[in-house]
Amino acid sequence: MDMSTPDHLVRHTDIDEQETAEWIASLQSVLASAGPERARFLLSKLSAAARDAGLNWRDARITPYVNTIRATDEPAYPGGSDAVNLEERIASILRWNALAMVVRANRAYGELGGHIASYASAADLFEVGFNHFFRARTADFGGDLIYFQPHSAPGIYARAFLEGRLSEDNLSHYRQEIQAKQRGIQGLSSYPHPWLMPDFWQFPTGSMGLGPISAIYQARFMRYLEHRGLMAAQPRKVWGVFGDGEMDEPESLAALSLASREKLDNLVFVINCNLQRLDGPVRGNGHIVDELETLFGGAGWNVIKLLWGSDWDKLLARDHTGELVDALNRTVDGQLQTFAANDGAFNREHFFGQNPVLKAIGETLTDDEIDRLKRGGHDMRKIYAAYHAAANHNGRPTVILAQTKKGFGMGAAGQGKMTTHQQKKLELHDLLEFRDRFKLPLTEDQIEKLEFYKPSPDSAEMRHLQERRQQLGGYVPQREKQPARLTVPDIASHAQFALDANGKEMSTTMALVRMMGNLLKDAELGKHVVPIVADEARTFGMANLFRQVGIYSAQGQLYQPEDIGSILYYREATDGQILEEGITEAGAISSWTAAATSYSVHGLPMLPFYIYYSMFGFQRIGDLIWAAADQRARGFLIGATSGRTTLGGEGLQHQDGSSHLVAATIPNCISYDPAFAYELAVIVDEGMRRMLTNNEDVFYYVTVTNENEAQPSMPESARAGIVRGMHCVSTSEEPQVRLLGAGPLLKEAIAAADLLEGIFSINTEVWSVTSFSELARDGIACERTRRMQHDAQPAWVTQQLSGNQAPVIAVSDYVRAVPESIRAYIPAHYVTLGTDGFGRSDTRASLRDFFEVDAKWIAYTALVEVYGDKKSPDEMREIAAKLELNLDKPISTSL
Ligand SMILES: Cc1ncc(C[n+]2csc(CCOP(=O)(O)OP(=O)(O)O)c2C)c(N)n1
Repeated sequence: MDMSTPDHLVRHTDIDEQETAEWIASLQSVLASAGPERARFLLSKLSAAARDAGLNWRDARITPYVNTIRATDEPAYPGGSDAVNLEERIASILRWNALAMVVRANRAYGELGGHIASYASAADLFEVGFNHFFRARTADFGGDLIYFQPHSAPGIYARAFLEGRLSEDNLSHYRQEIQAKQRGIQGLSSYPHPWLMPDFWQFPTGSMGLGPISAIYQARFMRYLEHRGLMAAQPRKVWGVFGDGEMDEPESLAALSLASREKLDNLVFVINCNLQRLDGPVRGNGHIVDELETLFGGAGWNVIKLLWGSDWDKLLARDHTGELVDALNRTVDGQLQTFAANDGAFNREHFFGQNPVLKAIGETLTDDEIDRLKRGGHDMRKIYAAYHAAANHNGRPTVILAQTKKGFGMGAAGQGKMTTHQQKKLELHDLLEFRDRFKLPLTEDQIEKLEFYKPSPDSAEMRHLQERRQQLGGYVPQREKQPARLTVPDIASHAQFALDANGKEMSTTMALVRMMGNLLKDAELGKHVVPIVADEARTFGMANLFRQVGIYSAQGQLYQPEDIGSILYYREATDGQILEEGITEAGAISSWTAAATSYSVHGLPMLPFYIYYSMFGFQRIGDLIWAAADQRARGFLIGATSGRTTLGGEGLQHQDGSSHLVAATIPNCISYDPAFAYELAVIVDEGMRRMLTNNEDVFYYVTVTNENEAQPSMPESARAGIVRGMHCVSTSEEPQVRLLGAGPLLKEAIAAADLLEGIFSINTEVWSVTSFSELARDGIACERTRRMQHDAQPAWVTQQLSGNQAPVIAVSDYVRAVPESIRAYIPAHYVTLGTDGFGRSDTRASLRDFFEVDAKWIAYTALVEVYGDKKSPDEMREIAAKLELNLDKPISTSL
């Protein structure tokens, strides 16, 4: 067997063992006589001396491949061996029920999928948490928050079944939510879904990598609420159980330094290092544990390696020469997986058989004992020791790197097998082997039928399980549905300036910031507003808020800001209200989600506004927004600056022509592209009412613009249209053409109407479309109602444009698919203009000409439709020439 070893695992040869022993003896003597503080001091001095001598030495970030916590330092297990035995029996039952649930579902419907091996590896990690650490929310304690590894969900359902929270009916409808509902039963979703199981799951973790970053920002947001005096400071914890393969997602590691910088000792990650991912080993040729130790340790986390079970303690105690530790250091993960997949005899030959010293150690065990040597993540005492150390660690977040076996206990059918991740069908003999391995009191017939097993309520196991949960405050996970308790102020209190703008010049971005500034001053709502930026506050004119409400910083402000003399100085404070996240859209949206779900997670409604470059929203962090939607977030996402042609000069990466297309695909995302400040005021007001007063689980995506415009006052009775998606801004007797303008291009439509009426005497009507997606949703719903009930009202947009056959021209600063979404409901000839293609760096005027969306192009397009075949091609060319338009220019999508 080739045990080729990565460089960092090579043990350096000792050229003078006696000298080494003397140095170690000195250290031990200092430790014994003066204690660890002095020992640490001397080591630091030694390290400094080495540096002075130019040795370029630094302690390796990797410790040997053994447990961080020494056996002698382990705390007593609460309840002693009796508790360990009972909890192991409970874990065995859960393993079976989880397995039975998955196999049953797949017996019935082969297409359903599901996972057994992940929970099989994580069951003990979860059980120690459930029995000793994970505290529920009670009347006087906020409760711990747990981010569950998604594909371990069957195990969490299995536990809720024993707890009496889920029934056999529920378990029988794993991954059959639709059919279950038809039968009046709550089905069980594949992964944690607060949307689909709103009383149960709190955090959607199904997309790998989102759980870790969300957990970090959640822990940070809890500190924010405490520092701002909105939530009592309590020793609550955020626990996150994640996969080792999942750590390859960039989001998993993206916020590690934030967690240590902010000293988040309310945060514990448990990484289930079963050394496998879906296709194979996570790091076949190395150690994922060591790699993560380096990364987390380097980022300032407290790292606890939990690698070997108690049986190994005796073996390591016999390792006088260090050969055993050396062999563990050298054995790469791919090989450890092979050892997991094989029996005691194989492991004796191939692991202990490597040299005479190891062989002698191996000979103290039978093959069966070797087979049952546990990895740390399967040994409850070791797990408890690690969790206990993590829960009591101060000043830093902790990561526990728990080594386990994937498919633990699945025997030849799955343990350590390359294909085990997707194993969901097991033969009878494998099931029987599983029963015997975990000593389950089930007959062959019961096994064959995959019966769930629930001990009687007065059995020792069930009493223990219930008693432990009672001690810890109740059941977890559990999602609270809190009613909102915030009063939304009258619109006039914060937006009168926009409703009665009366020609005053401002951009809608300025209007939004001013409204927010006013809302922040509101006596009741103000403190619940959470402004969030990712290093773009100045870009969007928010610098005035720095001084007004301060920037949140756990440490306050330890320096005198350069601009202290300015009235808008950069003010950081422990009770600062703005979350200035730096250049991390992923981090900023994670903060937004924590704030937007605080109404449920903490029973404290908040109103976050995350303002960002709209191109770096749905496109860049769309999956995090989807997860927020699943978590029933309530808040405002503000996309600045709307459209492809408003950010003149910024070019193709910044210019957003697509975010509204993506926003429309999220069912509970209500999106608007308003043109006027008064429209924005109505939308913000409506949004606050729906989210904070009506408790609707929706969130708002609103794009704002950066062009200073003369803002009109709000016409009477415009509100309903603004909310529903369109309202008329200029009518005409018997219009010959109707123009629909959206967001920044409404003014181009208005200017086009002037050209049409002034130069060509064409009666033109102009509509402001605040939301194509809301119009389209209404249209789809009406169309379906007509199909099902045969007497439905026409769609809102159809109603608005009926009674006239004049062609309709729509213009949007987004791709044409956005205005195209309402084509089916337009009761006249319909033409769309939009900004398909790459953006360019140039002036707004050039960009709008390039994309053919400016006033002249809109007017020309209208004329083509109005004149039809009444004008010859040459006459149309003349008209174009009069408008200074080049009809031979290439299409904007040409490359
Ligand atoms: C973003 C994303 N990509 C891919 C997947 C599909 N997927 C689900 S589990 C899994 C493997 C997980 O491996 P690991 O994190 O090591 O956990 P384990 O199951 O081994 O405990 C993959 C690739 C996903 N859920 N999310």
